[in-house]
Amino acid sequence: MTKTAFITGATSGFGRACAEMFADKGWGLVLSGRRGDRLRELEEKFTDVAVHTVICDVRNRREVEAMVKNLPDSHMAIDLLVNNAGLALGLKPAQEADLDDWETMVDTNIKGLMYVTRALLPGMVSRGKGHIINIGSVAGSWPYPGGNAYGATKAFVEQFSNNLRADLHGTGIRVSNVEPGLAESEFSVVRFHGNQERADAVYEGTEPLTPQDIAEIVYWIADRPSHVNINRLEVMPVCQSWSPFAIHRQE
Ligand code: NDP
Ligand code: 8X3
Repeated sequence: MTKTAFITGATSGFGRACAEMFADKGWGLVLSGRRGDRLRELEEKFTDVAVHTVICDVRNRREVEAMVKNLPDSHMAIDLLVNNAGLALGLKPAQEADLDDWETMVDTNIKGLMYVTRALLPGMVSRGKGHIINIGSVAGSWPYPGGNAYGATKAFVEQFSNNLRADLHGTGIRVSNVEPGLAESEFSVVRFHGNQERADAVYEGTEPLTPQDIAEIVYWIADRPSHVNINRLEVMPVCQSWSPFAIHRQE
């Protein structure tokens, strides 16, 4: 039987690559994001599978509830939710950061992810099957200068994933958290408010992860036998690892 994946943030980067991967494997798709033109492009691209697209800002609870309530019969039984929509804004130290940026990250990465999860879970539980794959980040486990609120939102995603598993014990629903490191997408252009030059500098001289790398991992996790739950999977490009602790020395 055809399975259906619901992917948030399908208009770019990881979400779009996941849409391509799951379409390639014959899954039905629900694809959402704010950019309608890109969703229309995806509808036209995936002609061999059943695709339903919805313009939805995950920060808007009513919009999220309506998106799930109004799913067509063909796409009502969601087998997999990829909670991918998210962003980083800014890289300034906490004492200089823009509070609006912090709020947007909390509203999107935390509250948006909660709204979509809460709206889709009852259906999964009543059907006795389903899988939620959250997209966290290495920033949720490892601090770095300027990571402040972004990293904290991804730490939420990690612990929320663990706690979902605890609540869903015995239901058969799987929950996984994928935690990527440096990956090239529109992520840095968004982080630097459209400054392409600054975004390009992030990846200069590196071989970062690609959205396709992440889509393959997400698909692999979803494709494990139904008794196997990958709890968390952290992945970095080979060019990325850790630094020593920073020690401030007096002059
Ligand atoms: P992109 O900027 O390429 O894609 C982000 C996606 O999220 C877009 O489709 C965007 O769609 C969607 N989105 C953002 N805000 C909203 C919103 N309010 N409502 C609905 N959709 C929204 O970045 P990535 O693909 O790299 O990022 C995807 C996820 O991966 C994010 O959660 C990010 O934090 C995480 N991540 C990224 C890493 C990286 O280095 N690239 C590493 C680790 C994690 P639209 O603008 O159309 O709404
Ligand atoms: C994205 C990876 O290191 O830029 O979550 O925070 S990082």
